Amino acid sequence: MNTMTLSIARFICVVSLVMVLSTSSQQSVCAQLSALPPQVWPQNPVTVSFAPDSVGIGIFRNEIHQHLKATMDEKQYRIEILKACQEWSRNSGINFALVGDSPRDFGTPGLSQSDPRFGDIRFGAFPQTNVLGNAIPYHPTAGTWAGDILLDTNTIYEIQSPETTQIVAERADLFSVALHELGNTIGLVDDNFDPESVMYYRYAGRRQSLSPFDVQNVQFLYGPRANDPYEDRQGNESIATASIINWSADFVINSSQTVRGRINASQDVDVYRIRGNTLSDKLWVTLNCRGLSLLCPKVTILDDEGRVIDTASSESPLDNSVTKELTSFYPDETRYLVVEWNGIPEFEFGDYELE
Ligand SMILES: [Ca+2]
Ligand SMILES: [Ca+2]
Repeated sequence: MNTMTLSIARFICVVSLVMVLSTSSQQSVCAQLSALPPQVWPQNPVTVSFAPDSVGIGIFRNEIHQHLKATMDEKQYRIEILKACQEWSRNSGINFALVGDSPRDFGTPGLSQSDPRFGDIRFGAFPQTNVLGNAIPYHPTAGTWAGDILLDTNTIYEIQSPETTQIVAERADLFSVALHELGNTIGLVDDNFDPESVMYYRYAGRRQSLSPFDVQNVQFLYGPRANDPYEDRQGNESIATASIINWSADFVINSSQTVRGRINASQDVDVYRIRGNTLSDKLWVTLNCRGLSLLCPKVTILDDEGRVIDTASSESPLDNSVTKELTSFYPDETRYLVVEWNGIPEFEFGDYELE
């Protein structure tokens, strides 16, 4: 059905959706939403989570996992959705990070952003009519509904080939629908005139990327992607220019020290130099992106002459934290830590912490 509307994320429709779903105490929030334009998310990164099946969505129950598992394996559909997050991030200043969820109903009273129980944007699904999904844009008065994306379980989601031009009724490409719904949640409205835009209101088959117009619109809200704010002007791409990790004066055994960094492009490499500490000959290095970004990172440990001793790499954006022991690392010895992208397509940039 090529007349199927991709989303009804215009406010009036969001209001009607949420009113159907909400308890009466939440209706006044919806009335306010109808009068106010979408707003940009105040904090970066915006976190994303997958709500467990069976939690309430108004009078419905979430069925996202049961539904998507019918056509894809679990890892595959989660990664498709995260790829859509990365496409918005790659082209603007907004960043996304995956976090855990908990068995709470959608609309549970709480914070519009940074509620510790689940992501800012929760993904769920329930049966809907004539739409592929719904998104609730960020607004400070929307409570935990803010940002949530609800797919339609009457639609079969799959990974469609870019060459597929024929649109089949009730089948849709998951990445493309997620891309559109994410656009709604970050403040963009549906486009009625430009079929090249991912925000076009009708489903138009597999999308590969944002259109130039989409990039312009998202940059208007979030600015362009910023340069790495954590490295100085000469950069830290080589052993010669490595950033030095100094032990803080109050460092004690069994404590940790954290350094924040960013891999800003597939070719970006951050190198750190660390000297042994007299307090401990056993040190662990953790390269963590969980809750910070969707980067799939790799860390390589080099000795003082630049020879590779060990390496650790994250397996997917669903698990993007790695830990390695700095073995036989004695006081006054030097090690270099090289942080870079591990090569998993689409997850080539993002913030990390080295601990
Ligand atoms: Ca939310
Ligand atoms: Ca960097």
